[in-house]
Amino acid sequence: MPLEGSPQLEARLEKLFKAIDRDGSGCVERSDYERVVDRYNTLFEVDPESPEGQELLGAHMMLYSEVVRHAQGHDRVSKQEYVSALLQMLVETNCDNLLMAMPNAVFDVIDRNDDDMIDEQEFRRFLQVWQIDSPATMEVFTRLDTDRDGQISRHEYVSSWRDFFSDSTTAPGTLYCRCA
Ligand SMILES: [Ca+2]
Ligand SMILES: [Ca+2]
Repeated sequence: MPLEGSPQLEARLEKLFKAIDRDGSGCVERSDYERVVDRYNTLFEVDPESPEGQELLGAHMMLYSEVVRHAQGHDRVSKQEYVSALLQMLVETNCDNLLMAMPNAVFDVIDRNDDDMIDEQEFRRFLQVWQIDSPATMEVFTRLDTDRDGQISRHEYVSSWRDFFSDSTTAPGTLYCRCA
């Protein structure tokens, strides 16, 4: 029986699907994930061969492989299959770790000046990867900065993705969708 998430969580997963299926083919494919990685590399000037670049690609490809595995091996994953796969992965502890490998790899790329913090400029560029440019951007930045030191720490960033994948309706990480 397919798992069900809260309507809010399912709506977020559907938005994530739409953000990744940028070519609008109605399916998420390997090439969609490769395009996401390319956008990070371009906007953050990451050498794809560098350890950071390899980690970024690895995290995306591992996630894509797991989605495919949960979608009974279809390598073109429909929206419904994608949402079901992620819901399934979220209840499996090892997959929770996998989902969290992504924000860690992405954090390393966003943090261009290697001070282990995301500042406003780095955050704006991160949202450009997702072609998000909205007046709500800085509101999201402020909410993610839970200790209010003016920057987003690794812990705050990874926590925001835990929020995103939770049933919460109000936690800071649920705001990504609001500015999308
Ligand atoms: Ca930084
Ligand atoms: Ca902070």
